[in-house]
Amino acid sequence: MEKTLILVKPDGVVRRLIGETIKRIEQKNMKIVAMKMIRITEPLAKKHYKEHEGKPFFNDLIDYITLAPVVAMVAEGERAIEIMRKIAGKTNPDEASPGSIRGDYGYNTPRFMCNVIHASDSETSAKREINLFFKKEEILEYNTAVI
Ligand code: FUP
Repeated sequence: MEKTLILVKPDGVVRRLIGETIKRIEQKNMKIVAMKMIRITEPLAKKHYKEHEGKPFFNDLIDYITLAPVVAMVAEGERAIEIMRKIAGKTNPDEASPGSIRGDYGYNTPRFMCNVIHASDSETSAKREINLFFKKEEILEYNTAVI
């Protein structure tokens, strides 16, 4: 079983895409084991995107992710990281396939890639990012065996 961090980003929240995103996660048999709505602070944004520090788009990226609240979730399942990356689609909405969240709802503006969702890209990132957003006791264990 893997766990991965999912964010419905500010553009997803303001466009009422929280439900659509959760629907697609659940449809793919992922189990949501933690969830909260928060306004990402500048320090948290900089930690989350530290691999992009110094890149030309970094400041705009920090502005974008702090513009409005996000919904942070931990999704659990077999190959959850890979599956959630597939559901999300390619980073750039112009390149993301129709049928993926980014392909169906993402768009580019001159400053921002409004690509609706974040999904951790590796096991190392998933562990690091889950720890940034959630305390251990906020991640729940429960049984979903079909009755
Ligand atoms: P992803 O893992 O698909 O979210 O992609 P990255 O970690 O490469 O990028 C994180 C965010 O930075 C993207 F969601 C959008 C933004 N970004 C840009 O604005 N311009 C770029 O050239 C690359 C990424």
